Amino acid sequence: MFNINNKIEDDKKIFNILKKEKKRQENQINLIASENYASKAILSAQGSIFTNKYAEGNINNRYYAGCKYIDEIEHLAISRAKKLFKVKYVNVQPHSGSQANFAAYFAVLKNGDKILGMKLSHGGHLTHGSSVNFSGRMYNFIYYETNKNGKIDYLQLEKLAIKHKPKMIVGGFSSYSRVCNWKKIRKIADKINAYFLVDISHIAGLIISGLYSNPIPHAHIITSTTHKTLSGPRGGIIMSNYNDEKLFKKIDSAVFPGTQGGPLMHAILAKAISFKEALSNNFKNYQIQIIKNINAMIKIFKKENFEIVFKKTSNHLFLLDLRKYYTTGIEIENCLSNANIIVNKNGIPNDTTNFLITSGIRIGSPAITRRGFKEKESTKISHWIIKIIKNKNNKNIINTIKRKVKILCKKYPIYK
Ligand code: DSN
Repeated sequence: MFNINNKIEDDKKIFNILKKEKKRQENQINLIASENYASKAILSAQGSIFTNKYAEGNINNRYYAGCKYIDEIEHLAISRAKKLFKVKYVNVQPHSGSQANFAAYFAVLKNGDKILGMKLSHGGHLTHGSSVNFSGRMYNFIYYETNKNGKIDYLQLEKLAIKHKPKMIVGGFSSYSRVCNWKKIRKIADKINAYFLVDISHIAGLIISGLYSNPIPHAHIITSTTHKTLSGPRGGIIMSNYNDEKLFKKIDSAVFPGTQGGPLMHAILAKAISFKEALSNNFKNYQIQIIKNINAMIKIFKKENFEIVFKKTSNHLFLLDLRKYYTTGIEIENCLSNANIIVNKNGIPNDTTNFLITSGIRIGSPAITRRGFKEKESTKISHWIIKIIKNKNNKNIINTIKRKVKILCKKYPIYK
């Protein structure tokens, strides 16, 4: 009965849900800017026997015996990541982007220290100081914003830095669509002797492909997820190219034993595979197409006079302000979902609704590009979204688009 050879198919309830989720992913257009599809190699690595092993500690310095091959895998993951990001130091153990940020703050800050981060409604991230997150509870966050031109307000950032003298400035975002002047922010950080941490979770794939400004030469610490534009397994990493061995040691011990226990070795195995995938020439072509697709989409919304929150896009996403259409993010998220188009509601600068309602939606192109959509399909989807926003109460229109979405998805299976 307690059979080691049990297969997932033997648990009928679970297997049915898995089949339904597979069908959902195949039949729906995924425009969530932070999601992607991992390769079959990554999926099987995550389901591999490396899940069985405890390996607290670091290479050649573990708290458990039997880590010979674990060490080989972690070594490979680190050396591939170093090559990919061109950095001196990498820790591949963080379970997620949030865990990576948690450990990075923990490495160099004390409870109550001041941090200057981007306001969530202006494009930042939950772990960059939201009051409902550990970051906002453990640290004293001050926020910089974007200006009316849709760019980071560097003047405000500098004034806040000089006034509050935070111990760290956090760069990076989850919905900002413009370029960042990393050099400028580092200069400000240097003036007040603060650490500069950049969370590149969203843009890692674009950065390593040379398609977005690279913060690595300017930041003391870089954090990232591995599953967004990078299209690897769900997970996090911390890196640095700053010449400071002591900092590297502090980060290692902040990950373990500071904030985590055993590393997820099956995930580290999958990260190693994804770094190799990202080192291939095809990967750069994929990132180029992500940019082409998002530009094909934004062009249609601009033509139809939609409000683009940060005016334009220089990465893989943009935010739409829906207030002009007397609707909300949650309403349009639901209407689009009824047509098998998946987006997420998103707060926008000076939003007067709460984060469960919001006045915007976020649109991203990494997942549709991964399944093979090009400009033609991206344009088509944009027209469908606009039609739904303008006819949000018309069930016939939504159902007709749903049928078209399914036909399009069938032509581009995710997993053949
Ligand atoms: N949830 C991710 C995003 O959507 O941007 C970040 O954690």
